[in-house]
Amino acid sequence: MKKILVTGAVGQIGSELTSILRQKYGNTNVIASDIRMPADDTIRDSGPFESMDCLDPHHITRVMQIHKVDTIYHLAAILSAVGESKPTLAWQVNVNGLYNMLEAARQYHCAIFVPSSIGAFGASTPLDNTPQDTIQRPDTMYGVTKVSGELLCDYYHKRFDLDTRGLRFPGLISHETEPGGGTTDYAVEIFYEAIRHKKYTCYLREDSSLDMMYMPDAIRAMIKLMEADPDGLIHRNAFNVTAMSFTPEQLAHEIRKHIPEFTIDYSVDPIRQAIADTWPNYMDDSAARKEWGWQPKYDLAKMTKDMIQELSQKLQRDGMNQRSRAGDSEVPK
Ligand code: NAD
Ligand code: AKB
Repeated sequence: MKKILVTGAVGQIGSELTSILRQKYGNTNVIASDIRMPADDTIRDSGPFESMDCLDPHHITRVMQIHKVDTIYHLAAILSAVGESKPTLAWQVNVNGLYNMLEAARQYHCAIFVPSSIGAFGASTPLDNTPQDTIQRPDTMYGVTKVSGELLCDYYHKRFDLDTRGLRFPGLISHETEPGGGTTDYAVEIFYEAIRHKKYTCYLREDSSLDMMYMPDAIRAMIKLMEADPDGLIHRNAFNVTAMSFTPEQLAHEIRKHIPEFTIDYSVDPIRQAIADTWPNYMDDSAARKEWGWQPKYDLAKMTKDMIQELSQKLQRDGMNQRSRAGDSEVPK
């Protein structure tokens, strides 16, 4: 049985990946870790949790030894918008933190999954049908760290024969955990606002087309790649994967099919708009399809329907829990 360490397990991807991995491999075999504590107890109650900073090599070593880790999903990172306001932190976490995890994987002979992003491309990359192997000159600190990460993973595989694997994710849409400060976050926020207030003010222009994916596809892709026969892999790290491409206006139109009163307006944030303008509209993911059988299940219509259904239920549950907590704390007369 595998012993899996997930870093960044409290984040948008890590929180969902941890619970799916625990269902698949057993609760005690999946060690969740993050620099911050989870807001609710689910991750800590359902299996081991380590409060671990990926910038602390000694702590990483202790965790690797105590739990006898053989596989790592390294998700601890700083995302694009936060990275532009804190570039030094983005470099430290995304590059030095990754280096520490690769070193730990090398010492303890682990397989390691490391995600890259559409952010690894830049203005000089073809934005339509972005090739798997193409020019990568990103304009953001996030992008610089993502290209560095791709190269580091390639290096560790070639130099030390480490089993490194990775995907270039588009913007991810999900309803469990809110996103951590990226450029594509609008595509999640819009659903919260549509359900709660039936209106949304978008920080990207109405015609900003971006590559996107629904979280269940992203989780399936990670696990499928990690389970793929290594002999079939030519690329290994940084596979383009994609599922859908849309603009804020097209997403709003799709949401109106379920919430007809929904309205959208725009107040453009120049920093996030400048980032979005250099990111792919949609990537060519034929290498992933060919080398390990990648196939998305959710398009725009299917994702929107599921998001509205799942998020409405979650917001209703959260509201009920809040009301019952407020009731519990009332002093009996
Ligand atoms: P997130 O911001 O939601 O979660 C990242 C987690 O890392 C947070 O919980 C944070 O507390 C933790 N973290 C930060 N610094 C740390 C440190 N020093 N030590 C340990 N933990 C630390 O991010 P996410 O969306 O879950 O992204 C995970 C990975 O996937 C990142 O590498 C990101 O670049 C990549 N990715 C995400 C998306 C997306 O749309 N969510 C798209 C493309 C790529
Ligand atoms: C971000 O917007 O920073 C992330 C990403 C696409 O990498 N969601």
